[in-house]
Amino acid sequence: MTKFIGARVKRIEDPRFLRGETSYVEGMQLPRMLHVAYVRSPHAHARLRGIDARAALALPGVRRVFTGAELADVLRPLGLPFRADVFPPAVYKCPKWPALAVGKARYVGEAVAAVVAESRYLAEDGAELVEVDWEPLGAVVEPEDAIAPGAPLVHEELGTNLTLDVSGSGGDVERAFRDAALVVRERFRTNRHHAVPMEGRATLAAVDPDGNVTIWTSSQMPHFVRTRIADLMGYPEQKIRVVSPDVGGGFGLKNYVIAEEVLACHFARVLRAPVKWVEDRREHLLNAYHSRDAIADVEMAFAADGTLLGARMDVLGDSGAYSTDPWPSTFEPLQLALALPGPYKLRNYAWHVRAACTNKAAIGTYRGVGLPGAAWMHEQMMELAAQRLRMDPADLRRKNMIRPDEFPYTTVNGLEYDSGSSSDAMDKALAMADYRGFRARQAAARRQGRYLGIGIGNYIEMTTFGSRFLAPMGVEHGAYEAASVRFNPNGGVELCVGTHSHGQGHHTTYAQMVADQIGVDPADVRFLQGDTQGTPYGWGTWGSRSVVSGGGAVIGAARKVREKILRVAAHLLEVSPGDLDIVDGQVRVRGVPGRAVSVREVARAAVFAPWKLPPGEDPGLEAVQYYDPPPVVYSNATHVAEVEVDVESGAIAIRRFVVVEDCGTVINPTIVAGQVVGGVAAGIGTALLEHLVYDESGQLVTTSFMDYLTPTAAVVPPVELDHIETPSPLSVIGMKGTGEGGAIGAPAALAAAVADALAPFGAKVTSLPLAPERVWRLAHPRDAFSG
Ligand code: MCN
Repeated sequence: MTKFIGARVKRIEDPRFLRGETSYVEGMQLPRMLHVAYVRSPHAHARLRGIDARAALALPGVRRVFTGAELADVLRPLGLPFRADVFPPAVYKCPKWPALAVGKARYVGEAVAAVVAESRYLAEDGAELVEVDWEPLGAVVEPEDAIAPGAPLVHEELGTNLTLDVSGSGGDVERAFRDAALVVRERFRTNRHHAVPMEGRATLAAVDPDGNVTIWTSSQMPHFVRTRIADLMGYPEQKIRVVSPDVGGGFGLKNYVIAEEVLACHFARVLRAPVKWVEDRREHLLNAYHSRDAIADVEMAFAADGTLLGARMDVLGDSGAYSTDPWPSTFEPLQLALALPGPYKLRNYAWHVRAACTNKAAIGTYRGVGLPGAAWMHEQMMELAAQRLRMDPADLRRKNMIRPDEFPYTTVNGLEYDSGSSSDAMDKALAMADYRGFRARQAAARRQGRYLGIGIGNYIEMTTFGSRFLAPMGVEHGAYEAASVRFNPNGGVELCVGTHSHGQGHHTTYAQMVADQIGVDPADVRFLQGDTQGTPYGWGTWGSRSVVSGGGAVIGAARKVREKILRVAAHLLEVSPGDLDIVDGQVRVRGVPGRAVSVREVARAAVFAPWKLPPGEDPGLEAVQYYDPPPVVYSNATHVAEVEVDVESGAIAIRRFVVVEDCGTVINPTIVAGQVVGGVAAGIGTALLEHLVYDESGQLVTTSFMDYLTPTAAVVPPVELDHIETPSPLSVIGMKGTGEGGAIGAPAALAAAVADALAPFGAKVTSLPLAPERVWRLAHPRDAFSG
């Protein structure tokens, strides 16, 4: 039964990518196609006194200039709020986001007008000619300034810049701190950065003579985009088809409906011609949703023997100017606080989360959402506590960890960890990294004036996010999944899913699941995703949900088909279904060699020659499975980084990087390894390089890859990887998600390693990224330039 699950099946989807035979939106051409370029605000906060498009319209080839004022009554604004009554905060406000700015612009890069022309060049030239009469207003750039009395309001109609204020607690926190022998207090700031997929956002819309709209868009969740476009345009959903073709990476950035998608559909309808928009990189850095950016005050109380007694966390998130749709921009700080307990037995915890609107780009989700920050913070606090208690940091962690026999475990803030192996993973990772031998190597290096450090990053990864987790959080929409498995008369199998793979390898892993159920080869499974016309309604791919949610639906549908194959084969062979096995495309009578019928013959009978079926059996060989997954399935891992820090240049070299991860039943170890390594690369970007920097007037100063640095092969070391498999009791065959984990653990391990290397200078890492200047300051605490 499990010939393929767990096997290193080669990725079926890769050959055509390697040959460059792809279908990205950017490469699509339609007859009479027009192009959009957006006029974007150069001001962080400015009133729009008027827009003069005459010069642009006079340019031959420019077809139309659209402004926010004329669209305000036609397109509903973006922003899908939480249901605040379910999760009662003291304050919760969700700003409305018009597709094009109306009245004023609230961040640099906000679209204020759209120029549609016969070529991209003409559209860009037209956009340059649009004259906007601006009245600059005072901008709020820092979240603390935004909530100070008298701050300029980003949205006057809200009456405040404070958009979320919510708190909660569990246990007896006051007592925990009263009883503590040691209290560690730190202020952390997560760096604003974002996904920067290789393909930016892109969208192409066309309308047929009957008014049916087709939109090809670079999206992680096509069905949802279709539903929201229908809502926002006030247009019948059945007349909209969304196709998400090849997507060159999403990493959480593309699990939204965006204004440019709705606008492309609207422009195509008005102009009765296909309309395309492809984001350029500067536009992407300015305007595609940013991530992280929160200030967190964390306190942890410890007993003299190192027992973690309690914690407090006070978070102020910078949400940027608007709230993204459907995941509100306030998700990031909420999840930061939710995840602080991590793999540790924290019984007393009080948290307070606020979010503020500022004149910066909106905050969205990026690989890990809140979890990379939470892991960095709990691990850095463990390091600091260990130093002060003169304990080994690994021993302190082990003392406080939830042991494998203590699962299932309910955290102080109500998360129900289904299973896990944190302490085993840490022990294994430390052994692989030669943690015991490291101190001698470190001491020897220090004698030569070299600074080595080792850091541990433990974390729990929340994966799946089913509707039964989201609904109590106030999220109105469900997150189930659906799949159909269908045979054609010649025995070919077609698999249609509601998720969307954009690098994760779903064709391969889902085909492995199908193959094990119905005895075909994975390479023979035709895979269809990303087209609302041909796939069942699903919620796309984000939150490391596909293996549990999509996989649950795929296995469910394949099992139903399997049962029918067995029933039909039993009839054809005149035996009982219980006597049959499906092996290598044959349905065989167990214990009777040679007595078999091929799966192809069964399909032929069911789909083509139904008179061969048993009495009462319907024709066809197809099943659909809708599957509501468990609320959350928890993976865990330990990352160990060994670094060398050059204290004069501030440069960091990663000497070794070890990961031991547990994502339950592994479907394909090669694909999981790819996910982990890719995630680690992303986490290295978070820890060392990536930073979207605004100046005090709200200008983004990192608007090209010269200023916004991402990790390259020169920075990312080989990752030494091992697995533990603790099956989840909640998912269909014990699998847990893994797509974000690499990005969660790496910043924690690297920050701890750099702090360890620079321990002689009393360094602690409470701000990221660890750019050379920051590292230099950590190594020169008393230098006049250290500030
Ligand atoms: N898998 C497996 N066995 C497991 C767990 C997972 O074989 N026990 C396989 C799955 O079958 C799937 C892959 O690993 O092929 C990732 O599965 P999963 O953890 O369910 O994550 P998703 O497929 O839902 O992908 C989403 C996740 C997220 S949230 C981000 S962000 C991210 C990531 O995936 N974005 C990515 N990895 C990415 N990889 C690429 N190349 N591009 C992105 O945009």
